[in-house]
Amino acid sequence: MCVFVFLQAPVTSIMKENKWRLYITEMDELNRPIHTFQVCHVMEPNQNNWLRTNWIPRQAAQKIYVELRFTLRDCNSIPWVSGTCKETFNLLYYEADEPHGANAHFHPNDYAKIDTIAADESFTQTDLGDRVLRLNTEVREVGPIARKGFYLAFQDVGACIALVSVRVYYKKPGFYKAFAGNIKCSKCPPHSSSHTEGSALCHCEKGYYRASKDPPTMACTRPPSPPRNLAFNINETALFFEWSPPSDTGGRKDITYNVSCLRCGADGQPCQPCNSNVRFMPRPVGLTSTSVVVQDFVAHANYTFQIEALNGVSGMGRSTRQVANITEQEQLSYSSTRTKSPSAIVTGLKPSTVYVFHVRARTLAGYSSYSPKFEFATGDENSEEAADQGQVLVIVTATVGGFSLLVILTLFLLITGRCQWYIKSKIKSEDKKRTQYQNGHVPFPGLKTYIDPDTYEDPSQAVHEFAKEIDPSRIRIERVIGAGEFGEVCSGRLRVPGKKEIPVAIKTLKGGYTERQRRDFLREASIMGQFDNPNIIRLEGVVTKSRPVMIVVEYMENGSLDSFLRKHDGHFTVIQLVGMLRGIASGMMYLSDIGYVHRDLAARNILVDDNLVCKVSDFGLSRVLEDDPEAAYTTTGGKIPIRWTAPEAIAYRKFSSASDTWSYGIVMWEVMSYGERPYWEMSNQDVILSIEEGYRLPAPMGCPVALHQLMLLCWQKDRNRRPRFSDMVNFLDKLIRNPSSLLTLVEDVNGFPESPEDMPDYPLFISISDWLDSIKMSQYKNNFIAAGYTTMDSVSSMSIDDVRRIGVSLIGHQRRIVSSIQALRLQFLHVQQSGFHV
Ligand code: ACK
Repeated sequence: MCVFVFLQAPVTSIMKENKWRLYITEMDELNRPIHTFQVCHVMEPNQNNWLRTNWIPRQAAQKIYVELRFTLRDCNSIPWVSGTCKETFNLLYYEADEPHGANAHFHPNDYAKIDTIAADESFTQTDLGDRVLRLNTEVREVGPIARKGFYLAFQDVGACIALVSVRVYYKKPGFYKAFAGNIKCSKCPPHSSSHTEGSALCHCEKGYYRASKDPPTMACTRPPSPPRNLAFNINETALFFEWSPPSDTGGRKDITYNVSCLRCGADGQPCQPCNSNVRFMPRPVGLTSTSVVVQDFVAHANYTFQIEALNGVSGMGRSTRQVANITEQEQLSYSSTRTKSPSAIVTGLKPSTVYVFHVRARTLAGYSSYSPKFEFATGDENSEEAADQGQVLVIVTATVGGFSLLVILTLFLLITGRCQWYIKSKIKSEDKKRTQYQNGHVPFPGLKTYIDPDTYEDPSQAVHEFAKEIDPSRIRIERVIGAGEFGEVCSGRLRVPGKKEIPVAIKTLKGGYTERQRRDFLREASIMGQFDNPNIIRLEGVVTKSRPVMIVVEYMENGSLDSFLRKHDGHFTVIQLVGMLRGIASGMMYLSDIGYVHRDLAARNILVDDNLVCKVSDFGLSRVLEDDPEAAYTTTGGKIPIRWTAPEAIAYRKFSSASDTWSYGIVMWEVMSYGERPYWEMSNQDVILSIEEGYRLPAPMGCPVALHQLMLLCWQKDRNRRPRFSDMVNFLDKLIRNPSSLLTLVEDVNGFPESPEDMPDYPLFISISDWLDSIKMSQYKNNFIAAGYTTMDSVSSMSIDDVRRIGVSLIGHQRRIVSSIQALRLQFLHVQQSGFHV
């Protein structure tokens, strides 16, 4: 077991009397920001400054190891230093069976000294004159410890110290801990073991492997057994293979299949790989489904196919193969098209060919199922239909009142040859060019739906549909305000006919762009132009017909939220911050209602106007992260903003409004910490691992309990349990209407859930009345109020006798109220908060 203690916990109450301070601006050797507790009162005599950890439970440990990472400044390096400057500090401990209350008095004399700590390195100066920390690491053994837990303390007697981290652990093999964090060591995952204490990684057993992107928390795995039950089917045009997954997947889910093809001549020559004419549908390698269609064979040749099961560790071992032989010829193909109107003209059809169509709709709720197939045969080359340039008009009849319907029409089969007579006979002559298909599937009539510009074959069509073309003479560029992904961002003025000039921000596309860059740049306008909400940045229009290409949006005086908050650290009331959060939640509610998933919600992508109204912006990322099932295993890192992204979106690209909710929780944390970087200096990989292990960001200083709890709800592993944006808007509205609910700060509460797993299944109640409504006990509101129970805090300490005393006489009702109170209590008292308190 190892206990790691982070230096990030609330410290306000101790800091008034002591000179230790929490700093976040220092840089380590790699120039990453680090959090440190520092003290440096080297000019004043008689220093005696104490910093103390929270109570640390001993658990099964006898001897404890304390690893300190710190710097101590060399007194000679400090100008004008006096003789009082010291170069050591004291490490002490105190055993206790239980934590002392937050307000208990601190007695330095209770503490026994472990050692005097000195440094062998000190601050160094860079060429640029910046101070850089050189870290010292010292480990001390403490114990045996007899009581149930202990405190550690750091006594400064006049040195210049920066304490960077404290790791507290005891040694027990078979466990590991991949990164620093205030969570326990973990048992080695299956098929792995550790042999030394303090292991950061467990090693795989023989025959088992870890793929390069497997986290250390994952079991070691092995290559799969071969595919089973291989079967094939031939029609005149294609060969259809099907098989069952391997009986042993090797412990992994990332099973794929490769089909290799060998062509063997009749003359006994060795087999050769098939040439590229042989086509596989969907493809020959990296198949995730257990079937494949092969076509375009050469006549009178033998083909041998080998189907192999692979997983993420297959390169590290070998699996055996299943083989089938078959000979085939003929032709078959498919294609699909998308349209926004309920009809489509399909061109380029060949004469004397049977086409089979099916249609599905894309709506707010996603894709509908496919319609039944319907077939259409083109005439022979001399017929009337063929003269019609091989076109067919497909009309989809749907009740689309005010509703954008996206028709996905899949022309999925083209068959030549002898079955033509059969299909032809099914189509009545008057329907040859016009086939009606009834599809009444419209789930939410009347509701606006977001349309992905990528569904347009011609992206410029989407831009012109959703964005107004602005005559550049109406734009006056004033100054450059920043750099965007595609070029400069400027501020300026736009003359709107019949109105006075309005301030605008102008995003420009820098010269020398490729067609793809132009398309990606304008894609944002095609998205933004579909939105109309006070908390979404408004598109004024685009300039596409002259250079430079521009996107013109409303001007937001205070720029992006993250830098705005950093600039105004500590300047706002909690109500103002909640107001900003409410605006963002409301914008997100709008987006989720119309079916748009943002995928990059972060404070840097929120803009703030001069009334502190926050608006969601930056709609560029979704293309990069487009839900491509082929890319499922290649997403770790890359373009995903890891710290803001839900685990299921990182792991398997499951982006949804629920993953936006996770990001929203991170934005809440950014706002309440005035633009602090989520997870501070932790690496992306450590963030992924710590989230996996249940670690969640602690409440920022001064954060109301209710808000941190809402964050924790957003960070639930099960995305279905995360609140919807509409719930959050309601909740934040209630907080704003009832500001006393924001008075309880996290640091004022003794213990509270620090991870979503610790949260009881209990919604966030604000008033007694809400709470009683939720448990259907509203009839007792007056009893509670008359007895003086007006806050949820006071209710949380009620016993069953108290409930009886206020006049709840039915035993069933007493029980219901008491068990709800117990859940509430859990919510407030369940988890020990870790961190530093003196
Ligand atoms: O933090 P900022 O001042 O706010 O710097 C960035 C910069 O442009 C590059 O994105 C600012 N910016 C972007 N859009 C707008 C806008 N609509 N109004 C005002 N500033 C904007 C952003």
